[in-house]
Order: sequence, then C-alpha cells, then structure tokens
Amino acid sequence: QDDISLELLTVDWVSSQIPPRPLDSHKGTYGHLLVVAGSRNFVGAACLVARAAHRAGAGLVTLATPESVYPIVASQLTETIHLPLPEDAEGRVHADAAQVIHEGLTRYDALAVGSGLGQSENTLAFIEGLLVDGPVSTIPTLVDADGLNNLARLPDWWQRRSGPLVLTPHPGEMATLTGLSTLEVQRDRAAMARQWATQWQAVVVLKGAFTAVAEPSVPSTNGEQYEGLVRLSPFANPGLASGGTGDVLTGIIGSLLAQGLAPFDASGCGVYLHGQAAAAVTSAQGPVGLLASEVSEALPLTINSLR
Ligand code: B4P
Ligand code: MG
Repeated sequence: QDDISLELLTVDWVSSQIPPRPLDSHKGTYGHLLVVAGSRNFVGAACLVARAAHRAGAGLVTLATPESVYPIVASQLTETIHLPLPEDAEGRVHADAAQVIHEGLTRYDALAVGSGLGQSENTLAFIEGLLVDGPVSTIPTLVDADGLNNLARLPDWWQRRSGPLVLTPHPGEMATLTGLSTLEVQRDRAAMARQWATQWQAVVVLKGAFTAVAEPSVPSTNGEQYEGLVRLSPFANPGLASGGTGDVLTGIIGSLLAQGLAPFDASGCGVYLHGQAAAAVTSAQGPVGLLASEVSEALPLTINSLR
C-alpha cells in the first residue's frame, strides 16, 4: 500500500519520550504493573517479564502466576510483589483466576498478560474472562504469547472488548491471530501491522528484524478517518533470536505503559530500548549466545544514557 505513513524510530524521539525522573519522586510516580504470566512448564517467562519491567523503571511490579509456580518465582524475584493464582491439574491458571485479578484491578496502572501461560480449556476461559468478557477496563493492557494464542481461539474477540490495548505477536502468532500463513504475514509487514491494528483497534507490534509498530486508523466523528502511523525499528540483530527475548520486550513495554506513556509511544520506545540494549550486549560479545536476561541487565545503562 502506498498511503502508509512510515517513521523510523530514532534515538532523539525515544529520548524525548522517556519519563523524567524528578528528584522528589517516589515509587508511586512510576506506576504499578501487573504481570500475568507463567505455568509449570514455563516458569522462566514469568521471571523474565517481571525483571525486565523493574529494569525499565516501573515503580512497582506485581507478578500473578499459578500457585505452584509462585514459590519458584518468588525465590528469584526479591523486589516483586506476588499474587498466587488458582491453577488446574497441569499447573496452568484456572478459569477462576480471572475473578481474583478483577477484585484487585484498580491497584494497577497497566497489565501485561500472556507470557508462558500455556494453552488449555482453562487458560482459554481465563483469557476470555479477564480480557474479553470481563468488566470494561480502562487500564492499558499488553497481550503477548499464549495470551495471543488463546485470544485467537475466541471468535470476534475484538468486538467484545474495549480499552487501550497493545498486542506483541511474532510472525507465527500473527499468523495464528489472522488465519494467514507466516509467509503472507511477512510479505508487507508494515501494511499487515496497520491493517490489523485498525481491525482490532489495538497497537500491533509485529516482531522480528525491523519490528513494525502500528497504531489503528480511527474513523472520526466528522466522517474523516484518522490514518494510523507505523513506526519501524532500526534494529536487525540475530542475537535476539533466542528464547525469552520476547518476554523481555513484554516487560519493557508493560513498564512504560505503567509509567504513563500512551500505548503507541510505549510500544515504540519499548521496541527501541530492547533493540538498543541487545545491541549493547552483542557489540561486546557478538551475536551467538545472548541470554534474554542479559538484555534486561543492559537496560538501565541504555535508558539512563538516553535521558
Ligand atoms: P514460540 O515458541 O512461541 O517462541 P516464544 O516463546 O514467543 O519466544 P520468545 O518470546 O523468546 O520470542 P519472540 O519471537 O516472542 O515461537 C517461535 C516460533 O515462531 C518459531 O519457531 C517460528 O516458527 C515463529 N517465528 C518467530 N519469529 C519469527 C520470525 N521473525 N519469522 C518467522 N517465524 C518466526 O520475541 C523475540 C524478540 O526478539 C522480539 O522482540 C523480536 O523482534 C526480536 N528478534 C528476534 N529476531 C530478531 C532479529 N533477527 N533482529 C531483530 N530483532 C529480533
Ligand atoms: Mg514470545
């Protein structure tokens, strides 16, 4: 499509967006993120999201995870608040967990849902109860990984919910969500991200080399449509092609949402900071053998050198 407005994510723009750190601020100034992640088979995903959220500057991070996963993640994450959730026999969230989260929802400034949740009838009912048929939420919400895979099984989910939303699919998840093949998804990534951002009325972060971040087009009241912009990451880095790096991105964008950035800006900044932190790691040690947690550990220096 010729008519897409494309922008490259630049260091100057990202620097201008990073929340200031006033001297007399306190943890409440920097927001409270609720991470909903993990299952018996995917314990590390929950840790990676929460830790990246701390490293990207959130004031408080609560991690909601199935109760048998909780003691393990709690031993790894000393700064995180923990919310054990009811689970099923396989150690995945039980459908009833949606109600537990709803009861305390007003405490949080943003939600990051999905990493390592797994897929079952219970996780499907949980995602439906939390994100689709739950009480109307104005809390900015990011959905990744199995959050997306479960959403994809709910027909017309986007017509049954409202509120600010960010989706962070890799091309495989994008194919599942759209019913297209991975090849079709990859053919024109910017157009693909924007088309579906509009369909879903959500920011779509289509991951991979040169990640595309699209905002939805919105029909305005006077009949003229607001055409959504697409921002492109300047980073291609095969070092990032390793397990858990997507979970780190989820933690970063979730953290920026909690700090008050608008969904489209939080997503663009998050993608840039993730790419820049990874570049710092691979420029020191090369592309082979990067650990996702190393990207997290590189965040403070990356962010503080931009401010
Ligand atoms: P899953 O098994 O679902 O992997 P995951 O748990 O989501 O892993 P993780 O969360 O760490 O990685 P993610 O991709 O979310 O699925 C993996 C499968 O999906 C693959 O086997 C493949 O079939 C398919 N798939 C995934 N990516 C694909 C792609 N680019 N093309 C075709 N098929 C793909 O997050 C990874 C993070 O690293 C993102 O932020 C991403 O933008 C970044 N990243 C990865 N490679 C990069 C690169 N070359 N350059 C720059 N950034 C890169
Ligand atoms: Mg992923």
